[in-house]
Amino acid sequence: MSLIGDGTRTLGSFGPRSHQARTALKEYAVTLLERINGPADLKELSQDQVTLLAGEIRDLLIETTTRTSGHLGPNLGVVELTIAVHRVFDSPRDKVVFDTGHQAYVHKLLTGRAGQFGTLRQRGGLTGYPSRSESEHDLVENSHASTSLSYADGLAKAYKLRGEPDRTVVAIIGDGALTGGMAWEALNNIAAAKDSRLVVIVNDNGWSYQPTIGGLAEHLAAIRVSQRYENVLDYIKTTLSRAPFGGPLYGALHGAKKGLKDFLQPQVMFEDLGLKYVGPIDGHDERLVEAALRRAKEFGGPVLLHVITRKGLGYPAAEQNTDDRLHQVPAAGAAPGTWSRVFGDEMVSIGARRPDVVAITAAMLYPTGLAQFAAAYPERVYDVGIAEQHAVTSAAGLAMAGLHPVVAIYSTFLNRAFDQTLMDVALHKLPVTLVLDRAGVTGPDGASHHGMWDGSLMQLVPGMKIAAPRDASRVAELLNEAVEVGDGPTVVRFPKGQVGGEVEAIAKLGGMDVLREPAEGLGPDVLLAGAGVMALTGLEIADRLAGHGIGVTVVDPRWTKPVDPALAGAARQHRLVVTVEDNGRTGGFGDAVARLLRDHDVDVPVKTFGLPQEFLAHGTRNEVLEEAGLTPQHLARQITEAVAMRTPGDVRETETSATEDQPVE
Ligand SMILES: Cc1ncc(C[n+]2csc(CCOP(=O)(O)OP(=O)(O)O)c2C)c(N)n1
Repeated sequence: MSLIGDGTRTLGSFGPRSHQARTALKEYAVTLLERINGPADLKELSQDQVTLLAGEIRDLLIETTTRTSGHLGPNLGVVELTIAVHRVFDSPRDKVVFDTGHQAYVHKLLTGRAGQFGTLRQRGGLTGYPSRSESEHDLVENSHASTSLSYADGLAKAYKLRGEPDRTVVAIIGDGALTGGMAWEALNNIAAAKDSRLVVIVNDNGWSYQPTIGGLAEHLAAIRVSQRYENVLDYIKTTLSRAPFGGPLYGALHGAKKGLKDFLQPQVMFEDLGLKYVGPIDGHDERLVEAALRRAKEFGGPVLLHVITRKGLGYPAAEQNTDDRLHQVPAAGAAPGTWSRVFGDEMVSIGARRPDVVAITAAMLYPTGLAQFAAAYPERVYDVGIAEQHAVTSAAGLAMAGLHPVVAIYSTFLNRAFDQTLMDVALHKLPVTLVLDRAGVTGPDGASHHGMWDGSLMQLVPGMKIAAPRDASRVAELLNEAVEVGDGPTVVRFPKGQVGGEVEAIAKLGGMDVLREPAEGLGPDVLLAGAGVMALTGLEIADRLAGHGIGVTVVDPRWTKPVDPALAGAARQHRLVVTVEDNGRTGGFGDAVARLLRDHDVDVPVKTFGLPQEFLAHGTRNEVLEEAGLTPQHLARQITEAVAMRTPGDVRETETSATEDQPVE
């Protein structure tokens, strides 16, 4: 018998049922969830109430995320697990770290935020990840994967040193997040910290966005599917449900498993690492999870609990979704008309011409648009798991051996691989192309997901060339130019979402495209260089400024590093230089332009507009841009004022006027 069953066994309210029954249940269930103001209320529920609560949580997850967007599949899979965690541990005294934080919706519902759940991921509403300002139960806001075990290691060590040995730290890590290198660095330390009160829960649903890949995934799958092993665990499960909890029982369970280990699973790697391992257990059997957690809590040292869950459980549209189990709604896949899709399409044609071009994804084949390339050239695409650092250095190896790798990752996750880009790729002048999707403001995923760092980080890398396409044709053009570069790394960065209309150049300025010259009768007042899509914002600004009698030349630099020296000559013809970029202001394209002008002794003031160097909250892309002042209206006003301040006889070096850390208002 499978521990996991057919997906309806443990679900209570999620078996087939009539609309009437569903409505009646919902009325009851809402009452129950409304009574939960925090973990303490949860502890008073009977087992039947827990089952009902799980049902109503699922109803609310489905209703809300299909309306507001959000991570549906992962949260449907952790309902019973999260209930069990909060029934056993005493948050916030005990600490719960989610990895990644997108699995924390159920936690939000159980810690007093059910009433606000309808505002999920909306500007000013609940965030899609844990948030320290939302709740004392939330700890880690960063949702870059594979960090939880390190946080937990540090927390547990600190509580020990501070003389607070009764506090337990719980880390819940997905099987996908467990493929990240940091998780293994942490496990290495956790195994050695024998008296750390730390419970690692591996939430193993077999999926990342797509099925989790690699040797670890195969190992976990082998544990899951072993029929004989499951029979043994059925026996353990029965024993657990009858016996009292405590150290000896943990020992018995552990001993039983360990005794069987050699002939059932010769390489149970967690134990071989020196970690106490319990599992695998059915993560939808709340009572069983609770029992295992209680023993783990009392064990007094680090314990790894391996829990099997089903991503999307209780919602057929998610459970049966073969792309990603509705990891996210709406899907993060490369839909027609998106930047990701345009990139993916071009990769297929490049692949046909260039057998040396290979692609790497860090567990995001569909979202990055590489799925078609994978279908066309399956042997030339590598999914490395959630392992951006490895992805980049592996790309260095591929390049050293004569290939041209294209590493397709989200901009924000490149932060992970900065040293690898700098020292492993650039130092060796290797032809690796980094394609950074979701560059700039991304929207509802908030601070940890805005791609606002790469444009500055990559400026630091010697020999790096950075392309920022403004439209679909430029994605194709610049990607082709990037893979032609044979003596060093390149970046192609573009934003999230749908590509806008095509804008053709009216002239060339060095390697740059001139998109607009001052309107008839207006002088060359402002030279505006807009990076990537901000070139289009520049055109709108030019229209507005023309209405104020200010002539604007708009250029799209195409490559934001190195800055084209032709910009220096053009700057001399104007009264003010303006740069606009969808990236943090510090050290980005604007600063590079200002430096170029200084180096060429161009004495024309420069104003650099970009995102304030802050952690920006969630909202739609337009809302965040509006707040950052990166809209045509705001910018046109700022530029008009800057021009008004200056007369042809009063030009001066005012790079400092673009004051660091001042939001552009
Ligand atoms: C460093 C990093 N790279 C990529 C991502 C994008 N990402 C978000 S969730 C996810 C898959 C997570 O899989 P898993 O940990 O198994 O959790 P599940 O969604 O299956 O519950 C990925 C790749 C990320 N959050 N962090």
